Amino acid sequence: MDPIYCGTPFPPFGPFGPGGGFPGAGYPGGYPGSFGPSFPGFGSPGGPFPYNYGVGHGNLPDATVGQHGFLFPQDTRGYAVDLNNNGRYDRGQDGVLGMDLNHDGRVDNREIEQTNQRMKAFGGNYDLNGDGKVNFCERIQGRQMQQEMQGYDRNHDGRLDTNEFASAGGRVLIDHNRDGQFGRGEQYSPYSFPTPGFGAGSLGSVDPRFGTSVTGHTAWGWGY
Ligand SMILES: [Ca+2]
Ligand SMILES: [Ca+2]
Ligand SMILES: [Ca+2]
Ligand SMILES: [Ca+2]
Repeated sequence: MDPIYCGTPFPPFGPFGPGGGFPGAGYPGGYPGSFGPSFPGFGSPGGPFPYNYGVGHGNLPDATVGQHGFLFPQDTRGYAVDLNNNGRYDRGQDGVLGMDLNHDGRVDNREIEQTNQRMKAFGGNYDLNGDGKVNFCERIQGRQMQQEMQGYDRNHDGRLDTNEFASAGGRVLIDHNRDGQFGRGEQYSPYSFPTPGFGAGSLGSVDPRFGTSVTGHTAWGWGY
């Protein structure tokens, strides 16, 4: 797979493996299973917070979010956020994190994969190609990516909040037409993107170590 093989295979790193490691514990906002038509707290008064409530979601590293390449199509592996809380990636429902690394104003498939790798490395998982092993190359590259991401984590809490993710060129991608590609109309600011069933959300924070994200939701209504 890698053009250059360098170094002996390394055992899988840490608690993370393919499929991620959502611990599923202690989430305010009722992860999982509180999602539904009778979502508690929907429409409750805002109080002192800018959003009505925050909801925890599992992160889905290495999610197959589409395909790329013409002659030899390959899966596009992205770092998804399970916005509808069913434990798997759903096109058109869940968000995919993407950083515009070359600053051309849009996130392409390569950047989706590079963001996936960076988010994993940020959380200490250097298995960049998701094969369950961390080789020497991945350790070197993973450390570099981790340091790059730590540079965006300005308050050094190990998470990226909305401002930090935005300053990294971060966008939230929603595959509305479910074609496995992310066009311009499917790329949103992390401050406001459509969420399944209840209007718009903002990415409160992404924690790659514990594999969770919190989104703040506004009760804008049921349409986008
Ligand atoms: Ca899902
Ligand atoms: Ca770009
Ligand atoms: Ca932070
Ligand atoms: Ca699409």
